[in-house]
Amino acid sequence: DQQRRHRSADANTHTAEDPPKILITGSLGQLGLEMARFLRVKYGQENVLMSDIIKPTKSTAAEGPYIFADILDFKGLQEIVVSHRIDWIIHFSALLSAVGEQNVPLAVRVNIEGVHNVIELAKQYRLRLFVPSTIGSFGPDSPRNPTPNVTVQRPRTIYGVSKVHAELLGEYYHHRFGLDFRCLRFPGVISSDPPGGGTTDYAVFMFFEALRTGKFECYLRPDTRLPMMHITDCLRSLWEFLTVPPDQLRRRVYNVTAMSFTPEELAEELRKYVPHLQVSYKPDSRQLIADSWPQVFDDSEARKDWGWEHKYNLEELVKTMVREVGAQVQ
Ligand code: AKB
Repeated sequence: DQQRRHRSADANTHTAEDPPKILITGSLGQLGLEMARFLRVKYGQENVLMSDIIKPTKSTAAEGPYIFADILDFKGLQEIVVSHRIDWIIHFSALLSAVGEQNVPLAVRVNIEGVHNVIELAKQYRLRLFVPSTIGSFGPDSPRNPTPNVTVQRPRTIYGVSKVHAELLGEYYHHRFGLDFRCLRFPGVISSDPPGGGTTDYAVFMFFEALRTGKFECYLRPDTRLPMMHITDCLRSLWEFLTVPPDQLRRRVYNVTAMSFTPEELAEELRKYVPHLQVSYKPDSRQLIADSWPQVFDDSEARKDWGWEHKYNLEELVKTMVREVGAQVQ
């Protein structure tokens, strides 16, 4: 009965005419500003609140509302939800795979305690909650080519462990309390806003170094195949998934991807624009992480259930990144 009451109160359906108020946590990471821009076009500048514990640049602050939010401060989060009448939370705060290994206690706090706070908050105020997961939620026991939506998940990084934890807790709160929890497992995301602390980041750095110096030293072996997608596809997948009516979703956690490539294949495509690009390979501890991750990600369930379709293949991705990174390094 309690579940039903939550479900019906949870209609939480919004449109461009009746826009949701959206809070983005950790919004100064790789995805936050671009996500805010995307949603502000759809729902209006004032309805998308960026937040972080970091001071924004003048230009970021000028783009729309920006507030301080510490995801470890539950009361502070409650105050934000109430005073800003928040409907949806997009919870981006997290330490990524490589940096998480360097500071496990901090990763536990941010990635696990932070998720406890936002899940409980979303339950209390009946918010729709999106938490990204990752290819990193799989491990060496998972099938790697392809990796299906439901399979063994025994990750070996604290990042992966925290993301499996988020997936399971969100699904549990959905079944137990009717929480409108939504989660996509993203591959490496390629954008001209550099990421920080991940294993798939090499693919972004290659563009910057190639266009700046014509040389790149890669911390993964040339044949390391990993799933990837361009940020434009990533943000659109998030928004499309977030706006699927709740009763149309067969599950709450979906794999999404666009392509898979190796450093060698990326360099080859990039040589169309930087013909003399020299790439050397010096694998470090991130190689071990990559070796435990999916090589090819099976996102057929997302394609079937809510119509996911990527637009960027390797050729389009490289063309776009060369243009965007090129404009920055001039
Ligand atoms: C990382 O490499 O840690 C992230 C991810 C794939 O989740 N980019």
